[in-house]
Amino acid sequence: MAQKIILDCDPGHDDAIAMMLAWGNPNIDLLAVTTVVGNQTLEKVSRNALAVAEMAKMYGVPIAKGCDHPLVRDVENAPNIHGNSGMDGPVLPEPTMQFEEKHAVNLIIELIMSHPEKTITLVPTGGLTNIAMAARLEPRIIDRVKEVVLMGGGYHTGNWSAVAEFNIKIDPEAAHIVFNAGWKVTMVGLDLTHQALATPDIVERFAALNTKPGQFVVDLLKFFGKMYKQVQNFDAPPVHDACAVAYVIDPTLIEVQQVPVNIELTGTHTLGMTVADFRYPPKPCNTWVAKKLDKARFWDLVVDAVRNL
Ligand SMILES: [Ca+2]
Repeated sequence: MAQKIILDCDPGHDDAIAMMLAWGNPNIDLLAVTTVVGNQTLEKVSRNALAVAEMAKMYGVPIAKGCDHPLVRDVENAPNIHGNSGMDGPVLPEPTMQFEEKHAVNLIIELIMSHPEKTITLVPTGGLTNIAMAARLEPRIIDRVKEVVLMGGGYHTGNWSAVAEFNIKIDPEAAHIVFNAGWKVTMVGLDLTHQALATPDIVERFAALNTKPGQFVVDLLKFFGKMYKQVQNFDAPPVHDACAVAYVIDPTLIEVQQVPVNIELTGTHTLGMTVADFRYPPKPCNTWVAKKLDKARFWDLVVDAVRNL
């Protein structure tokens, strides 16, 4: 049976690929796409979400705008990685779809409350502001959600500071709420997503599809790759967000470990760090971290999904 998900994102090059994977894979039932400030302003990432939806012919999927500001901190975007539009590179199609009138937080709550318990997986691939707000506004969703599979954090490395990853760092208070809510959280962090590098042979597979969505992915990856080389000296760009969707589609793609994770909220050098406690003996917790990716099967999944669009 297809897994019902709500994709909460900030497109974003890798968010765009996550959207296309979710829509193109038959094992996902995409209930909604919700947007949140992050890679760029809420207005920009929301417009990008509509453009990707248009490219992927995601007709009928509600797309709702969420929070335009983190819970406590000032807005922090990533133009150095995603460009001025938040999704520089490809020519974006003119959207024909409209945004839902509802706020994303209300849509998330309504969907979870109106579906049977433990059937919806939340897949956040941006800052956790919307998800934290939803948990506070309607705490009953915490027991009703099947699980939260999020892209963010990392247990060995950071990218927005030495130890913090962007999605967590831009709204650490929201991350604290989400990681401590009590629902099952699987953290697909940088340790995992840096294994999902779109090397030239992978880019060539998308090009070889010879379709508009295939070329769209190529254009995304070319710009993303250029920025990752400039800013982080990566030889190929990591498609972080698609990894979280892939895990929901097929959990055997990713090796995970149950381990307590806490969010650093006060550190001078460590704000937004996801502190994972691997010490023996294992402590009871609701958090899991992603460790190892089956790269070959992951890319097959993504290429197949884009082919299906
Ligand atoms: Ca993202």
